[in-house]
Amino acid sequence: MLKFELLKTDPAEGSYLGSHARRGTLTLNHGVVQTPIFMPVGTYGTVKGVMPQSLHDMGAQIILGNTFHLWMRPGLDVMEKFGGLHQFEKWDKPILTDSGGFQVWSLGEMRKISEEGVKFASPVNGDKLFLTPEISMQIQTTLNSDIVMQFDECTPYLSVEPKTKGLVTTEREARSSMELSLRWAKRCQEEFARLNNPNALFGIVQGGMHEHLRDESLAGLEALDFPGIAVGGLSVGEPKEDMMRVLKHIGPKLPKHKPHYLMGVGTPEDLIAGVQNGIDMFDCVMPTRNARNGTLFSRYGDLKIRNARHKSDPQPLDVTCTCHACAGKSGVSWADGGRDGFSRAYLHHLDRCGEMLGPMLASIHNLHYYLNLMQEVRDALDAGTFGAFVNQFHTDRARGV
Ligand code: PRF
Ligand code: ZN
Repeated sequence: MLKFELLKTDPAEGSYLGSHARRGTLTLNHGVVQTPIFMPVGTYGTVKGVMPQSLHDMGAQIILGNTFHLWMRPGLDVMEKFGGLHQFEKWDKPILTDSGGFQVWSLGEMRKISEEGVKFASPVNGDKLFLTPEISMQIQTTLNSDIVMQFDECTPYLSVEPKTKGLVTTEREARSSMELSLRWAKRCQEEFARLNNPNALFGIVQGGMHEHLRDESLAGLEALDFPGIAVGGLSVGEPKEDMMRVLKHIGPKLPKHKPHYLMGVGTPEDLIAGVQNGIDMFDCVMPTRNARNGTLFSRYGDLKIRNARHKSDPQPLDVTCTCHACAGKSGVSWADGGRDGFSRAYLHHLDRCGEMLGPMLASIHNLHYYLNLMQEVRDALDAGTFGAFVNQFHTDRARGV
């Protein structure tokens, strides 16, 4: 089940400002999601280092899981025993699972793609495995995720063909990859229906860096009438201007009354650009991965906690942030007079000592930053002030911490 209600479009839509931003609600089997939304990534059935209760407290509405990883470990027998991923990981709100296509693709040399599916060696024990559109649908049905992604081939930016390896993927390669993903989309849809899966299946637009291939991919998916559409194959190593060119081309063409999901993107600036181009849903490992490397996001720019300048700084990471790291037990930000948050000096110390609490607090902060950014986007869209919000966002981010 999926119901998408478009509440509002940016008043500037269609004007010279060119914003295609939308405000909506997405109703799924495990609850309602306010869009635009950022979805924290929980690949192995855990958002690394963050308890479900913390995710709930910071306003997460939907999280990701991964077909490929959960199929490897703990495996489907365990998932079946628990009646799906929700009960296993104790998250009772919506879950979206990626299909495994992108993750198998990331194995690089270790895989072999054919019409039927992808053969690869298990990274866990070396066993020979075969993942197909049908098997991906069967796994995601067992996981009982609210949103199921089609099994696709993410067209690489740099070619993997032996003769042209390392060069930018040619149009011919991008076409055959995109057409394969379309044929797999149809097989996914048939298997999803055969399994009587009660959730919602999304198609994925591919086509590499070629606008006309993106159009063909979208037309093929629209003919299949998926309840939601994702844009894949971006943020795969291409120059930022190529990503923006494709996003600006395809975002505004996505079917108006369906949710639009930009897969695996990106920086705070990318999310704002996505919203401006009609994207409703985002996921990215960046907030959690960067947190573990000591890179923190803030309203006034990014900060490296390892830097010696933070050694004795009593300020929190972000004086305007109300996350548990910045505002502590009272939840009052430093800017509003709260002094319960953890200092930059303390976080710097935890990092230097390799203490677990360091990445835990950093992950909470970065996820809170992303979730709050989307909350501010929704508030601005509701208030009809999105254009002004975007200007302020860029001014603040450029200010520096
Ligand atoms: N396909 C799938 N998952 C993805 C991608 C894709 O193209 C991307 C690309 N940024 C991230 N995750 N199935
Ligand atoms: Zn914070």
